[in-house]
Amino acid sequence: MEKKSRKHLIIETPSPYVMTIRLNRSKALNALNKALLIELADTLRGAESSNEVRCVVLTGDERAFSAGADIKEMPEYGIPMWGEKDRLLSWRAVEKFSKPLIAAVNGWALGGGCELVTLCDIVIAGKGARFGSPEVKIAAFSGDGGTQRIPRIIGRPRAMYMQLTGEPIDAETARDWGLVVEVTPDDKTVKRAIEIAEIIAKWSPVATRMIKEEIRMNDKMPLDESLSLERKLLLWQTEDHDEGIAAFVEKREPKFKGR
Ligand code: CO8
Repeated sequence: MEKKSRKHLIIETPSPYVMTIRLNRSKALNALNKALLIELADTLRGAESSNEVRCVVLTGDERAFSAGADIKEMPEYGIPMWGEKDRLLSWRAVEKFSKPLIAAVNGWALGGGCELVTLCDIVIAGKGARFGSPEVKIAAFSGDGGTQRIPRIIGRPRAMYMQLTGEPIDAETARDWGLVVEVTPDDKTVKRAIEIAEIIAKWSPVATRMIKEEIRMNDKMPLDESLSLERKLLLWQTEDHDEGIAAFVEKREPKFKGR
């Protein structure tokens, strides 16, 4: 297994076409300082353009996926930090990442950490994971899309509860509310996320990217517009689609090339 370390990230390739990115600021519960976000964005940009990556698993450690924005950085940079170019571009790179992104969450996913979870396409959580939006406790509110994305996923009353009280919810509640797809024992979370990534990585990367793009249209467009755009996406013209059909007819495994 190939392993690369950056200052705040550990990047591995546990199986073909699958990349794992582990946030590695354990002492600060993986708080998202600007340097970490820039490294994360840079890594995802590399994954975006690599033919060797078809699915990415994003994780933290046992104590925290991430405890959110780095509160200790706030006095230094102040409110303008939220509009600061490199920071904004880093969030955009995660938002715009076109390949499937799976969050494997153990421990805390708070504030910006919970917002980062909502940028992922599938969320697997360990039983001990806790999700929350505690910004109200520092007289702030979500600065990276949490007031918009969290209610779209779990519904307005539940988002109001989380963001007005600052109280965390446990993994099973997060699953029941639709934020999490599957709850695992804590020591199996990353393994399970990788298994799901391996399934996704078997399929045509053109197809999985288009599925992500089409489902993401939900957030942006009214249904009649997104339905007509879906019809216009010409997936059936790809070589992979021909290969998928041929493999089905010939009763063999498909060999997708991403074309
Ligand atoms: N930023 C910086 N450092 C942090 C953060 C954080 N978000 N969270 C934890 N740490 C640090 C602690 O300061 C501590 O460092 P040290 O050992 O040097 O004292 C270390 O991580 C371990 O933390 P604790 O000792 O507190 O660990 P506990 O197990 O006792 O508690 C908690 C864990 C409950 C997660 C606790 O650390 C906590 O409440 N953290 C803060 C969580 C939080 O509020 N997150 C939201 C941040 S705000 C945000 O994400 C978006 C804001 C956008 C708007 C801003 C407008 C200005």
